[in-house]
Amino acid sequence: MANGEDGCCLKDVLVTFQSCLNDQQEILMDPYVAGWKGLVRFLNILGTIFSFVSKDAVAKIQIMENYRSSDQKDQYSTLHSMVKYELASNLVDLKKPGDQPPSGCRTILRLHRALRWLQLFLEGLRTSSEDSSASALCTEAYNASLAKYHPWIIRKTALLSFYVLPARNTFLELMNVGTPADAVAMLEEALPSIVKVYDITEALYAQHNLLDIP
Ligand code: 1PZ
Repeated sequence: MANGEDGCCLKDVLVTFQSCLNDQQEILMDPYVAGWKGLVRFLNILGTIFSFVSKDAVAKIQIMENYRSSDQKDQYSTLHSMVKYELASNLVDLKKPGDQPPSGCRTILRLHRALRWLQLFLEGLRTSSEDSSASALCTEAYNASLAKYHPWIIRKTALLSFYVLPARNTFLELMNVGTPADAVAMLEEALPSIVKVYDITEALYAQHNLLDIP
């Protein structure tokens, strides 16, 4: 496992999520997607064992970047405008996947569910005792969030891959913000904005009955 020497600093990534909200408390697509790109960079530091995760995240990021560079790019400037546009244009397959290319709403829903895992995992790291294992914290966060959306084979693969994660303090050092205590302070500052982005997205999707897009 490499350390954070390639300049990937999780702090910058989390700050990107802080810049996601506009004055109307809507979520801006570009920083949201940029935040995910940064998370994937961090994930790659953790080793190739997670490439099955980063491949899927990269594919979803790519779908959103394509929408953002298409003729309809302005419709995708915020999560709110995307939902409005895709629903009004009948672009969201609410019954079964496959017939149309994945909608932005479906794609963001997958990332949104993963954001809940991230929130729980980082919260676990922040509040756990020094001798905890990141692997156990990650498993706990996964079981309480993403696991219920994944078929057995993905759950099995994910849970096995978590075994390579190091001790909690070593993981906090990989974040490249200084000592474990510095990383904890950084998380304390950054987590509220992740929670806010998650809650606003959740409310938006609930309001439009989009939380179960297949
Ligand atoms: C610190 C260790 C990181 C472990 C990552 C924990 C998340 C485990 C997620 C396992 C995903 C497995 C790959 C494929 C999953 C897809 O089937 C699903 C549903 O998409 P669909 O098939 O319906 O199109 N994809 C997802 O659930 C999105 C997963 C994105 C995960 C991004 C993780 C970013 C990690 C950041 C690390 C700091």
